[in-house]
Amino acid sequence: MRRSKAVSGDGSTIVIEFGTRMKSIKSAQDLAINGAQPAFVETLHVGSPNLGSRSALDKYIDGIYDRCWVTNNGPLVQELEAKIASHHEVSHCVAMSNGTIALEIAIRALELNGEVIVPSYTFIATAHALHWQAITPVFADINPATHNLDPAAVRRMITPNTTGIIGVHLWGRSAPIDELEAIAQEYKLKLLFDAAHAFGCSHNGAMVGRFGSCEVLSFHATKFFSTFEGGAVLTNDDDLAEKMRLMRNFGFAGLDNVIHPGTNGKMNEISAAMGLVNFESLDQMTRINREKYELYCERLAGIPGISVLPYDYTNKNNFQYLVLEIGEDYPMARDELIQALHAENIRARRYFWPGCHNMKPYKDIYPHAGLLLPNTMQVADRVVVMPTGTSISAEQIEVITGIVRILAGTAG
Ligand code: T4K
Repeated sequence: MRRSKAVSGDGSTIVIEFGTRMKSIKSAQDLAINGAQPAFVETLHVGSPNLGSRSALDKYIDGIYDRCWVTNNGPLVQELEAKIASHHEVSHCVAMSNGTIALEIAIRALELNGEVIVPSYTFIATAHALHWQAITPVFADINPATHNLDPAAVRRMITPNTTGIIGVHLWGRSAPIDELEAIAQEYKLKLLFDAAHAFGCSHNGAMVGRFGSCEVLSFHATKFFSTFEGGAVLTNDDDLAEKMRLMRNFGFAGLDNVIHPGTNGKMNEISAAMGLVNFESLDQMTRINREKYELYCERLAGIPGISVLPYDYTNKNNFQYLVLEIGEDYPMARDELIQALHAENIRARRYFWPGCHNMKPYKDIYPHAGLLLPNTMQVADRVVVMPTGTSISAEQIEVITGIVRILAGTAG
């Protein structure tokens, strides 16, 4: 576990212990941006991996050595797939080497081409998975309240060349699934979901995984559920699952028999072992994330210009992302706040600034896309994602939120 140098807080005064050194933050002059030493010796990251029991992992690795079977649909991959499918209440989990390959294979298996509508406010992999396959990502605007696709904006972007929609369950909060399903049905479009953030989450009481034609998970090191690198496609469509199983293994249907074009998207046994270990900690990780989220909410309450993007308690959440929005009432601009936090070794992130449409590969195609994406631009300029999860202690959150409060000039 990350070991902050013990930290305690008492209202307006924060006392931080670094080994034998102490730093008190009582006012702005005690902040690192004003020349004081940083609050933390070690950098606090967004996305520090959740690593389950080392001894449990060692046992799995012993088995891998004993069997001398390290990849190509090994027994641990199959065991992990069964557990993930059951957890998400779907018929099929097709494990892959990472979430991006899983998206690419799903897109290809669904035979998308021409134009596909996606949000610009997402990790670049969502757009790249299309562009990489010579499909044009068409960016639709989001609802600023949810950060997810705005169905009305999706409708506006449909053309005769549109073949599909990729909804993203951003921050683990479900996209407007019902509305997107209605649009897809009306225009005869394929619909799939990038559920990279949504492991273990639900929509209207039903687990993510069954919606659209399929849904794609990421198990990257930084994700709630990690296999170091990894991903999967969840689906209830037997034929689609079978096709993707072929595609992730070069299309092999037997020793010398290739019956489908394919690539190498296989998950290896070490990754599956890490997944099986982490699977045992799902409830614990969710509980810890939830406690940290609630602590952040409590400690940041009442600071003008700071709001925490809420989770919907009527659904299952993994509480992985702690997303702040910095409003005009906060005395610093978002980027100044980020700078101040980084100076304290708090590596907050401005995900997903500046929006995919503003990244070079897409800006070159659509130099004026921003005109149709006002909510995306506004949200991308306001968001700060804070370190949270199993590697961040409650005491560290006391300090982090204390700093945000002092920066707001509201301490004491
Ligand atoms: N769709 C969506 C919506 C996604 O968010 C993602 C991935 C994908 C698709 C694609 O899935 P994958 O192909 O990745 O499975 C990170 C992750 O690399 C990326 O997986 C993730 N989304 C995205 C939201 O965040 P970066 O560029 O910010 O990662 P990076 O390397 O800066 O890591 C973040 C922090 O985590 C680091 O500052 C330090 C810490 N860290 C990272 C690693 C790898 C550790 O402490 N230990 C580690 O091992 O993209």
